[in-house]
Amino acid sequence: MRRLSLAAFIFGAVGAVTGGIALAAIGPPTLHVSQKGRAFQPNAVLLPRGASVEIVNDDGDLLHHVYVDSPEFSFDSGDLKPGSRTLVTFTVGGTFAVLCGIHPKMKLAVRVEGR
Ligand SMILES: [Cu+2]
Repeated sequence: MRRLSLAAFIFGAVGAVTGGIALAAIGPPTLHVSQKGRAFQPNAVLLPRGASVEIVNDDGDLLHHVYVDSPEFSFDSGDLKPGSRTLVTFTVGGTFAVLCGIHPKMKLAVRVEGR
């Protein structure tokens, strides 16, 4: 899973080189994460500072939630109803645990490169 998300990141970086003007207008890449099966998929992502992770509750009729609680960065989506999504923009570098307040076993490791 980690390899897959790294590949997604590299693909985004290649896109930045080949389509620099377009990407400059769009901004840093956005990675997409599923919550299917009561698990973040992928469960680890690597992204540059300023990039975002869009997390979608595509897990049937289950209610989910997304939060980050660290000294450097915090985020709380509130209840994430079935079919809804939330965008988390990581403005500081570091390693963060993205969690679901409803299902404690759900964990997404986010590594943000750059200061
Ligand atoms: Cu959940």
